[in-house]
Amino acid sequence: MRTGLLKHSEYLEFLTSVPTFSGLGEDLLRRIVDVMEECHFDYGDYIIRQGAIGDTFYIISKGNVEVTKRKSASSESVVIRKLAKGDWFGERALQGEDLRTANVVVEDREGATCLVIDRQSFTQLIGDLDSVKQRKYDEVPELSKKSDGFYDGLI
Ligand code: PCG
Repeated sequence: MRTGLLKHSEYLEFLTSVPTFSGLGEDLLRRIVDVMEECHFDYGDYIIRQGAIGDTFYIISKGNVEVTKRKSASSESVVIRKLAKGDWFGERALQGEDLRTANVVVEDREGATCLVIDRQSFTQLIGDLDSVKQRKYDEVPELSKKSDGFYDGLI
């Protein structure tokens, strides 16, 4: 019980530090914390696989992950983004088409921890936030980024 309460306030404090959620009222934040589940993933684990059916939304509370994507069934996956503590992912499959649009893989040797929210709670509590609804991705592979910050035109 004590652990539960401590975790509750720890998560509440954490969500308040994440820009997407920081402006929400305490009441809504508490409702989000009530439905979150903490999950740990090991180095190399696929938290999400491109093409799979998806029902969950994730907020990273510890560690780093890579988003990778293949353009066609026969092509290799390329790294398009790296995400860290406070970043969130997994909203796309909850916004209509159900299928995961990219892979999300743990790149941290010590693993990664995410706060996970199911589809129903996402729809009720998070899906309508403008910053979630309106997020657009510019899918330029991380690998094509040159050291000067420009891209070499892989995509
Ligand atoms: P979803 O549910 O399609 O699962 C993979 C997730 O990767 C996706 O939701 C996004 O949350 C996340 N993601 C991060 N960067 C990108 C990107 O550039 N393109 C796509 N398609 N997904 C991305």
